Amino acid sequence: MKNWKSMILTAAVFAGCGVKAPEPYGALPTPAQVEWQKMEFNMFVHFGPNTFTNVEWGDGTESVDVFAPTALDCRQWAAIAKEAGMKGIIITGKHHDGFCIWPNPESTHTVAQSKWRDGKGDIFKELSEACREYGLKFGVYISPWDQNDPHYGTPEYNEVFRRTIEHAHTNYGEVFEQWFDGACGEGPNGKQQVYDWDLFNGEVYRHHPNAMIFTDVGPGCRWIGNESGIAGETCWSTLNIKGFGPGRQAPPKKSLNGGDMNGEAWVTGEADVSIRPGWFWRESENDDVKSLDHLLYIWYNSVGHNSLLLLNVPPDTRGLINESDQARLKEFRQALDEIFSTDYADGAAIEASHVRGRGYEAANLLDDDYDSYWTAEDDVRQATLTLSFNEPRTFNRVQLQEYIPLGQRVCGFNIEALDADGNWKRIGESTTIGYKKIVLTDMVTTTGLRINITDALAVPVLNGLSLYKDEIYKGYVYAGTNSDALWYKLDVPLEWSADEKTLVKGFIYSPDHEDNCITRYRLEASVDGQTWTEVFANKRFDNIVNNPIPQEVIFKKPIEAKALRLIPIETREDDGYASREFAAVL
Ligand code: FUL
Repeated sequence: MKNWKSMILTAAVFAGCGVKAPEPYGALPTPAQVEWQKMEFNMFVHFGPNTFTNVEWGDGTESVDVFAPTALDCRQWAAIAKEAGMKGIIITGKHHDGFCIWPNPESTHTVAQSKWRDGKGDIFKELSEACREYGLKFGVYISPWDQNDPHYGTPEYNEVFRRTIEHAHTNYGEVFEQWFDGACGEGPNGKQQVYDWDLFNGEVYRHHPNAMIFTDVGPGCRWIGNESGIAGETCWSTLNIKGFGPGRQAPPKKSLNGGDMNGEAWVTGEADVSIRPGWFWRESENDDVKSLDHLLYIWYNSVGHNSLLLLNVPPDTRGLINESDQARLKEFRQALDEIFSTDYADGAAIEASHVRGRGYEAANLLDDDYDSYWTAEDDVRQATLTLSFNEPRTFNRVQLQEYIPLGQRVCGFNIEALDADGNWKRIGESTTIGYKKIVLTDMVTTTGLRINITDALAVPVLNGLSLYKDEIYKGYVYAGTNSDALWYKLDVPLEWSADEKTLVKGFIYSPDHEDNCITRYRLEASVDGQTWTEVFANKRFDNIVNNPIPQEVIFKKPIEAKALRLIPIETREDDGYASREFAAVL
């Protein structure tokens, strides 16, 4: 009844003067932000001296000549990205060691000073051209933290960094995304820098007004709060940014991961993760490329949680994407194609409990036009969309899309399917939708499905509803590196010992994925288990806080030892407990 009444009413309005579109709600994306989110899947490329030195963070003292790819081919990277269905590539032009893989005239620590290609190499040039050839967008990561630049830690450095941005943004065509790492450590003179973010962002916009600027608070897009590629189940593109900034001023992890309902600014999450444990290639990780199941888990938790997936695929010392990563990407693409190529909602009959009027019918949810959407009268906050099929259909993924140019609105919904007895049975539920939400359900075979929107900030506006069948994903479970037995108080050193003296190449410390870990340590070795000599006085585990993967530290030369002990100097949290998984590499 209600349905008919509202249809008659809205039809009358339409007949008189046309049905007005709903007003936009809350913080809104720019057209460039909408186009960016539609990219969904991009490639991150970490490449630099670290590729050759087996570390995650170089310290700026490495020789420029360590960077010496033997068979560099950026067209290979672009071809692989294209085949994987990615839409753009973001390359680390300068990481925390300060080394620039393009001839940045602001620095003396670049490819121009190296012997590689007689100092004429320029990876920005080669990659931007390859991207253009393959129809991909080109983006750059430039780290403000610089452990080589002598100006770092002085106000002058901000100007040096501004000009660095200028060089990167003037010579290589369009730059679709500028990735700013918030890390702010010490420079060569031991000082930290106070970054002038307005200056940096202004410089990007001066050259590329539509570029997406990535930091912890945007203004283009935000860090998702982890380096595992996982966005919150509840994930708002809106974020409270007042009083926050990049790096140490970042909003709380919970806000980065899930956004803020009614947040002040539109800053969609970008989920960055490496296809390997580390960000840079190293030979020892060739067998540790993430499994297909792990990648699908990441897809559902990033793209399927209203975020963009930025997947790092680091080239090896040849300057090529390694065969193992290439093979896995191929498998991943095939799986995505298989899962998402057939939409089981196609051809279904669809009805909505509320329709705003002509032009806003529920059928708009099933067409291919991004800009046609279903919506209801302004005061509606709860509504039901009902799909019916002539023949039973089988699926286990329900994908919904909000029409984000008008803002993000839905806070809660559930999904029901008709069972064999004709009863509606709940098969799934979730909170936010945003640009895209994929709900994983059990496999159901049914003739009817309904989506009940239970709560929204303003009248719901949805432009997509699809149903898919995934018979590939098994359900990825994080394997913790830790057991309770290895989770001890840190008041005693972590020890490894052998029956007799042996040659030790290094050690591995494995943090727990979720919990506290050691970030700085002192390492001692003993030949008899009685007397100890210092190997490292005070050393950091690079990037262990954001990416808690096993830390393999290989000594410059193997040492003779019967025992090793690791003495914590600093931990991520101050609770006195941390993972104690520690072993020698022989
Ligand atoms: C972090 C860096 O410290 C890592 O090395 C890596 O580049 C990652 C993407 O961002 O903050």
